Amino acid sequence: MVATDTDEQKAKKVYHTKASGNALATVQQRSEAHELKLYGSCFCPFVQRVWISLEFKQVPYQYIEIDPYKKPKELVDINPRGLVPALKHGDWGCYESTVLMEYLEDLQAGESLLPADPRIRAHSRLWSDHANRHIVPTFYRYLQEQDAEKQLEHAVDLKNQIAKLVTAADPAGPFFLGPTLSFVDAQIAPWVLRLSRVLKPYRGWPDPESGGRWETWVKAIEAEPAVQATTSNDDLYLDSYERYAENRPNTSQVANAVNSGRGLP
Ligand SMILES: N[C@@H](CCC(=O)N[C@@H](CS)C(=O)NCC(=O)O)C(=O)O
Repeated sequence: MVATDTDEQKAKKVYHTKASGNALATVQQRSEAHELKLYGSCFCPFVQRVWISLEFKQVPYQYIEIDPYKKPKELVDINPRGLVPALKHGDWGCYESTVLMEYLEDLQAGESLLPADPRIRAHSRLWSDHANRHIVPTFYRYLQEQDAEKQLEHAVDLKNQIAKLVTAADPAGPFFLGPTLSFVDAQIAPWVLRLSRVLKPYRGWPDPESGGRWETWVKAIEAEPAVQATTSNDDLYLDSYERYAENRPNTSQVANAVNSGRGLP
């Protein structure tokens, strides 16, 4: 029988296990063994934050693609929670994307994402905390919500949380602290990319208002070389997030946490 493309028979999209486009070129370029290893998954925004930091700093490292749902031993040995990203530096390992970004800052190799001034560092950490507490969880709540009315509430919430971040940013920009990418930009960049690549097709998320500060910021993030170097082709994101958009059972620890009203893992 020839398969037809009715809704019932339409194959479910699955998450990708291999980067594509610019990100694939970076994976290939960073495949040689090195004492600094990033264990990552091509679709994962938490990984992309750390990956952007490494590419921005232009420090040598090795990228190792793994499937975090299969929990390979090399991942669990570093992170007993079995989540990517995980970093190995020599015989020492650590995990949690924000902690890893801080670790890379502390190595003081390559360009810094946090400036020297303690108050600007605190300001950056404060707004990175805002992104982690309010923007990231709202993104998943909105994407996983199946009820149209509640989707609208989450859309308004997400818009407001982004607006708060914009108010805290340098007025001229284009980035959070001004002309160059810094810590907060790298923290939010993966979800900014997924607004147009995932929330737009699945939930009708609108493009940024023309001529506004947010549009300037989004364009700067999209054009940043370290962001581009870690970004795959659009279909990778569309396919990898269908399970979230349909709120399929046991999609991931993040999805389960959202469904049960717990904080993200
Ligand atoms: N809080 C963690 C979250 C990491 C995370 O949720 N990673 C996902 C992939 S995007 C994962 O490894 N999921 C595996 C699972 O759900 O079992 C961080 O910031 O690093």
